Amino acid sequence: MYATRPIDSSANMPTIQVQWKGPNGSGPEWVPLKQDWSERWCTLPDRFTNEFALRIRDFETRSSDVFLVTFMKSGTTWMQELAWLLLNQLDYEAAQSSYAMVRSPYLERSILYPDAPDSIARCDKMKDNPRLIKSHLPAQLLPEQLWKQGRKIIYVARNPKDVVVSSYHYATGLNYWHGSFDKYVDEFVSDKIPYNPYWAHVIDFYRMRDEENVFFVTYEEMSRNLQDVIRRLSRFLGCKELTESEMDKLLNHLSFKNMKESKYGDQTGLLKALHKSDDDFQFMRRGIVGSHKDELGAENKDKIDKLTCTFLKKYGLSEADIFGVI
Ligand code: PPS
Repeated sequence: MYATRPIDSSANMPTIQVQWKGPNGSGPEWVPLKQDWSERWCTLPDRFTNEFALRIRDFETRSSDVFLVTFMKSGTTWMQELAWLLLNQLDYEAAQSSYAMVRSPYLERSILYPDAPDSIARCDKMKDNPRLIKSHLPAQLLPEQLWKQGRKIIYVARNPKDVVVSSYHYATGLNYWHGSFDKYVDEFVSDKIPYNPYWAHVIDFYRMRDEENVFFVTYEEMSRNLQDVIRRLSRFLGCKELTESEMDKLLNHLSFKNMKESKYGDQTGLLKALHKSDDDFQFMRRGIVGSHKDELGAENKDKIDKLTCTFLKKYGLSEADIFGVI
């Protein structure tokens, strides 16, 4: 059902690549995107066993579920806060008394953190209605029922150069990864970082963006015009239209400054308590579009641009078609 192959990576955990294995390269037939899935592999810790993959595939969904899917460091937490508030009648009191990662659990979390409680069981037992479940898995490894039952999926994408910068700081700050920035970029472009390959992850959802149950949005759109994203997302989720004052309050709550300053908006404290982190680790770092411009360096930028051009050429797309001009 799933094929795996070991790979050599500098991640602080043994890593494998996982593939959904249908006959003759056919993918999971429940995913609406028809393509040769034998080209799709996903780099994951080796704890992502066949048994774990099958438990995720067979995860029981509910009609009110909303899944939030992203490649890591793409604005997941920002969107979790937004979507959770829309789904919970703007309950700021609850939002200001617990972390987004507690209110909106991470489906496959226990494969990344061996000592963590079983994250699939936790999502399964959740009493919240609706559930907002986070995952970084690519389309082909997500629960079958998401597609078969048309469950709502929010997908957030962010440009790869800012993702690399953000994830490098995260991975080194939490000691998942040791090595130079240049080495990290080399591993990212050769698909050795967990959840790689980046572009396959993004493009499969981009090509499914017109599916009725998929809301595809970018971090860049959220940064440019959050109000418009909130309006569209609210309609997608079937929530009531916000009044002007509700909108102003929500925009204010979601600003980088306010989330960073609030105890539960920024997950730095929780992550530091859970992991062996560097003293200066910050989860909410800069929160801007284009942080790569003064952090990545020309050579690394070229490596990622080359990866982007080669991949997107096959689809007749450019990076700006997806993210706008950065
Ligand atoms: S994770 O760990 O994969 O779930 O991380 P994720 O939440 O996807 O991404 C973290 C980056 O999102 C930024 N962020 C924000 N940007 C703008 N506004 C708000 N409110 C906001 N909240 C989180 C966060 O700062 C990380 O980006 P960088 O570039 O590292 O600052």
